[in-house]
Parts: sequence; structure tokens; C-alpha cells
Amino acid sequence: MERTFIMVKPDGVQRGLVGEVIRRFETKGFTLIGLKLMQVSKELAEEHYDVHKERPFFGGLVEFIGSSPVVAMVWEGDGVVAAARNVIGATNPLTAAPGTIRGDYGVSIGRNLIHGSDAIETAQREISLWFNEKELASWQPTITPWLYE
Ligand code: IDP
Ligand code: MG
Repeated sequence: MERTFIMVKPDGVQRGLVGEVIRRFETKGFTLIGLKLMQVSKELAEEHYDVHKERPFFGGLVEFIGSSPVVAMVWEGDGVVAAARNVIGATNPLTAAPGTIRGDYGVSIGRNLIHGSDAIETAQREISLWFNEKELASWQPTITPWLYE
């Protein structure tokens, strides 16, 4: 089953949106298999955003991610990687569609509340970066036959 890495960033945690984020993925029909609140080290933030290390916002982004706790999650489901990106919305909250998390709750690209893996390979890399295999629960909700034919 496909898995993706989702992180509620420090602004989302400070603003009390952890429950709202979890609610949106749960009610959509995805399965939560990993969850932790954590303070992020500079090393982990740099590794996570390695692809952006040459961008002008990199230093500020790494500092921001470590400035206050985040909530890291792994969600599972058919097509969850791309679907989660749709639930999250465009990178800039001002242009993110209403109904998406960023579209509904954000106003600034540097405070866009949440991260979601952008491809299946990225998701695999990010899940192994943020979680040990022992921290992930492999389980199948009893409602599965009501979600998938
Ligand atoms: P994504 O989070 O939608 O995948 P990316 O382009 O991968 O967006 O950028 C990663 C993160 O870097 C964004 O979520 C945002 O927090 C930050 N970021 C991207 N572009 C800018 C910018 O122009 N200014 C400040 N921060 C930015
Ligand atoms: Mg990205």
C-alpha cells in the first residue's frame, strides 16, 4: 500500500491545527500508521530540505522548522501521495484553492503550515529519514471494505 510523509510545521502546531490536519486525512479515508511530536534538529531539517539547499530561503526555512515542535506523520492508502498534495494545496497559501489546508488557513509562503511528500520515491526517502520501521504500525482498519470495493 502507498505511503506518504506529512508534517505539520511549527506554525501549524502553534496555531492549533494539528487536530484539523489529522481530521482531514482521517475523514478522507487514509490510514494513520505513524505519528509523533518532535523538536527538529538543524541536521534533520537540512537533510529533509536538501533539494532546496541552493535556494535563498533555505537558511530561513531550516531555522523555522527547528524553531518550535512539529508533528510528523505517515499516512497510507491508494494514491495517497498525490491525493495528500491535493488536500494540502499549492505551496503559496494565497493561491492555494479554498478547501485545501493551505487555502483555508494560510496567507504566506514561508508559513504554509504543512509539508507533504511530492512523489512516491520522495515519500520513501522522507519516511525513512523521519521514522524507524518500529515506529510505524502496520494495521488495516475494519472499515476498509467500506472504503475500497
Ligand atoms: P512544497 O512544500 O509545496 O512542496 P517546495 O517548493 O518544495 O513547496 O518548498 C518547500 C518549502 O519551502 C515550502 O513549503 C515553503 O515552506 C518554503 N518555501 C518555498 N518557496 C519559498 C519562498 O519563496 N519563500 C519562503 N519560503 C519558501
Ligand atoms: Mg516540496
